[in-house]
Amino acid sequence: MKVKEASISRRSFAIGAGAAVGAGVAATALGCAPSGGSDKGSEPAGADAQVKSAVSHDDGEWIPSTCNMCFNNCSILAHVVDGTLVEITGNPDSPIGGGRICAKGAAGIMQLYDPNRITKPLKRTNPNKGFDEDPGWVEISWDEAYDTIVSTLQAASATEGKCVGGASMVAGLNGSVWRSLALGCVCGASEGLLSDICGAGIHVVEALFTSNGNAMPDYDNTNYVIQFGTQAGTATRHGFTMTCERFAQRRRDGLKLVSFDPHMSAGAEQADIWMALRPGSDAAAALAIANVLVENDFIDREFLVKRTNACALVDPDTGRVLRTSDEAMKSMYWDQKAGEPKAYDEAGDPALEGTFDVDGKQYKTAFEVYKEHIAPMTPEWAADITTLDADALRKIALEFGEAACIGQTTTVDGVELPYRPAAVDIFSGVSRHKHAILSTWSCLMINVLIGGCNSVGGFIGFGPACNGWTDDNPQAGFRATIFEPDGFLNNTSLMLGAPHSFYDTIYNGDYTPQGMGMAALQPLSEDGHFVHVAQSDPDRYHTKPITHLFWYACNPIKWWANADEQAEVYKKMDFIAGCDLFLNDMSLFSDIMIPEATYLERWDVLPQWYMNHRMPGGMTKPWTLAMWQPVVEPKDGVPGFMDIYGELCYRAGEQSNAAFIGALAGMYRIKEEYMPDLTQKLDKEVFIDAVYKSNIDEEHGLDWFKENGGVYTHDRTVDEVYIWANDAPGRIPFYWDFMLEMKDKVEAKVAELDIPWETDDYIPLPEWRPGSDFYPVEDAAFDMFPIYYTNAANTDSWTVENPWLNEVNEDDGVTYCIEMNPATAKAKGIESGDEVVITSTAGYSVEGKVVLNEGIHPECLSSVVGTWDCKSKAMSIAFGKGVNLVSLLPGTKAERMDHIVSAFDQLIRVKIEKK
Ligand SMILES: Nc1nc2c(c(=O)[nH]1)N[C@H]1C(S)=C(S)[C@@H](COP(=O)(O)OP(=O)(O)OC[C@H]3O[C@@H](n4cnc5c(=O)[nH]c(N)nc54)[C@H](O)[C@@H]3O)O[C@H]1N2
Ligand SMILES: Nc1nc2c(c(=O)[nH]1)N[C@H]1C(S)=C(S)[C@@H](COP(=O)(O)OP(=O)(O)OC[C@H]3O[C@@H](n4cnc5c(=O)[nH]c(N)nc54)[C@H](O)[C@@H]3O)O[C@H]1N2
Ligand code: SF4
Ligand SMILES: [Mo]
Repeated sequence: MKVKEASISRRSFAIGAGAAVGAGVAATALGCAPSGGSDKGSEPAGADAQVKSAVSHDDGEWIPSTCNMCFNNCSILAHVVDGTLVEITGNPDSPIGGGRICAKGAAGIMQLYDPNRITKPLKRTNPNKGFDEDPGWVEISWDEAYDTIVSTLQAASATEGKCVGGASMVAGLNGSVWRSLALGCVCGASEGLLSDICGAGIHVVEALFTSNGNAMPDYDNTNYVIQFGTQAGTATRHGFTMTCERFAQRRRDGLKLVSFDPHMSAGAEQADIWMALRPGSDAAAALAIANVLVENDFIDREFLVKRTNACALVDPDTGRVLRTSDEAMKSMYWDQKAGEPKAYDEAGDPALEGTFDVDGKQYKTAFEVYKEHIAPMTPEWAADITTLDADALRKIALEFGEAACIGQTTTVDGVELPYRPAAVDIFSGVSRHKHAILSTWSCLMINVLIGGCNSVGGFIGFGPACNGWTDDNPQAGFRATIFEPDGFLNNTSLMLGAPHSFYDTIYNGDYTPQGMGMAALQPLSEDGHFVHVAQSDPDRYHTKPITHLFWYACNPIKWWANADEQAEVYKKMDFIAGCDLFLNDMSLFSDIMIPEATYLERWDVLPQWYMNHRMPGGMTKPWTLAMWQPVVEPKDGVPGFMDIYGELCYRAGEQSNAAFIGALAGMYRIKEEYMPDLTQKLDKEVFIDAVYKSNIDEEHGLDWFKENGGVYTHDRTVDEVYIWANDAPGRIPFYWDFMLEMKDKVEAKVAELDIPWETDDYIPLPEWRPGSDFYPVEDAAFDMFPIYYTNAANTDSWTVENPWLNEVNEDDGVTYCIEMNPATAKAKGIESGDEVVITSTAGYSVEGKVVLNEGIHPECLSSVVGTWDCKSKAMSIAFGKGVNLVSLLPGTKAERMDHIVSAFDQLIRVKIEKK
């Protein structure tokens, strides 16, 4: 195999084959050699030989780049023959996938050559917007498109009563960050619509417990994993291909997997035990496990004393932690040697349990309070809520406690560390609910009880600390600092590795909301989802709704609740411009559409950032910088996002341009000597070169990547993976005193500003609480819950347009249908294949075909994520495919929001009827 740099200018471009796009590739796959021939020996002529293979492995070039068929960004090799992409494989030289890609990755070729792609800017001529309106697109020049966008957005931001906003998400993660920065520089826009109703609350609790915004079981070393609402490492989640191989190997080695999921998705299918719980009841199951662990003393006392605030003394009247009276306000523990309370960092032999007299008042330790709190939350209590068997819950808890090996240590690279090979992992099934913060916390708290956080085999951050990407250049490095009043670990932000402190914001922040995301009222939130509620009711929140929107690589009209309801939100806006590969659902409400080059035709800078969603760590996964470069010429010269945002900011004026490049240089940690010229339009290759040279070294610039296979790695050290190696300082919160601090401050602020707000969930220890539709409603016909799950062949809403993936979906006979338990179906007189109507308590309905499946909770109906019933005829393959269960939800009701982390409650009751 030849691995070469992309040198498109030097490569002859097979216009004939390339122009025939889809047809050209289909023909190639069937055996017609691309026109122009190849420089290596072609297969002999003749039908038989041609059917076997059109091009041989050694023909053309294998160009290293990065996949973007989902945001995992695995490293790929693109086989390009005479300018035509003929195959995509994984890049074995990169730990990001290790040579493996998934079905979606292999099907990327069909995105590149999709004849439905747009490649020219378009302007709407029909002023009426709607799912059934033809926008009447006409082509316009790039000049007109850029200038209209810049001038319209700038004028809007200077006009009283107008507000510019942006939207983007996971389909282009870097482009999304650039989008937000560019809009800020073009017109000072700060509002943003966000969709990721997946990690709300989860990333926060992971950050509190590991100092890293994304965490995972230490797959290399763990022996027992409990998953709540996730299929991490079997079908989904971040770092999918980096996880699935080692997870599969560990399961072969005997790792036990228990999946709590109302649906037997791939995670549950691969599990030893499937716990089919009622949706929205996870916290109850998790608290019951904690109850059994405490009852049976599967508690890591040493860990709780040394690494948490479980010893903090709690005031019985207020629930607040006793603090020193000086400015430091340090939390106080009971010093058993001195027989008096002392600041946490001065208390010798602090008491974990007990009640202590301080100035005539009886203070309990936080752990003592917790024991009383958890005592009634027995498996029998949880059984009623979850529909699970109490004995089965108890058995899992005991097995898990046993597997945790509490008290044991092991040695990694000569460093002795606690060994806790058991972990609880969670994701979107838990967070798409009311009280998501409490559920997330209830589940992950199990990792705290057993001392699993940041221990070998336990629950660790994806990339919690970094000393730099060479031995002697710390430029790329990061490590969380300490919040001194409690000794807690602060955290590093999800992608940039920049220091951040939730605690500082809570204790010292200004709670006055500045925008519709209501971020200041939610200092624990990382998600601006309140925008969706405030946009529809600005009077209630005293905010300005977005009137002018620029969206990039997303489908906001479909990502949040009922599509027709959302259509009204976007119809009201004055101006919408979008940037996408396709005329998706959102384009039906847009005034201008600009295309982008596909990932196979464009550059991206540092796709793995400093640490993030996409690079799960552990000792076996080094820091990896894998190149993202074009592998073929962009069709019709379509620009990538780096050009698009560079151009918009350049046209916006000198100040905007300098601000944009300067901010990018800061974000990517460019050193002074490599600083790009702020007066010129951004040059993407110069910029990428500067990023590499600053963060690695002079030798490893872009040319090095081009000439050396496109992948740079640097081994992780033990202190980068296990943050407490070598006795590094830092605790994690067992008792969340800061919730009570927030409660006081939020209540004072909303009273002052007259904003209706919920504050009941600000409690210092986790509880289970039901969503509004959890219990039966008056009309008993509404007796089912719709849920949805991801499968490995689909990504959100756009991959259904891919003919290969669509074929997989059609063939499996499930993906485009509504799954239902046979017993429930029988009771309702429904059979497999029946067409049904599902109606929610909100009055919204969806239709579809039923398929029976034993692998679903009897109270649930389910469908696959990524089949959102596309309404745009311009996506001819995706059009009308699948069932959009999210459309059953009302999206503008504040009572459906978790008011602490902005999670969106998707639990709704529905009735199902035959059509
Ligand atoms: N109904 C429903 N809603 C959901 C979900 C769900 O499963 N169902 N999932 C939720 C979750 S967890 C998430 S993260 C969000 C995701 O929501 P979005 O981020 O909006 O994801 P998609 O709907 O797939 O939209 C991605 C868009 O990006 C375009 N695209 C793909 N690649 C490129 C590219 O290289 N450049 C450009 N410019 N465009 C590109 C696609 O054509 C598509 O129109 O949705 C959330 N909302
Ligand atoms: N193949 C693929 N991989 C992806 C993506 C993709 O679209 N395709 N998207 C990426 C993105 S944006 C995200 S957010 C992640 C999502 O990653 P995950 O969260 O791991 O994937 P989901 O399928 O959404 O998992 C949710 C599971 O929760 C279950 N569930 C629903 N309600 C409940 C509940 O109340 N309790 C419990 N315990 N379970 C419940 C569903 O049946 C489903 O199996 O994956 C990422 N990776
Ligand atoms: S997991 Fe995502 S990034 Fe990796 S090969 Fe599959 S689609 Fe591409
Ligand atoms: Mo997501």
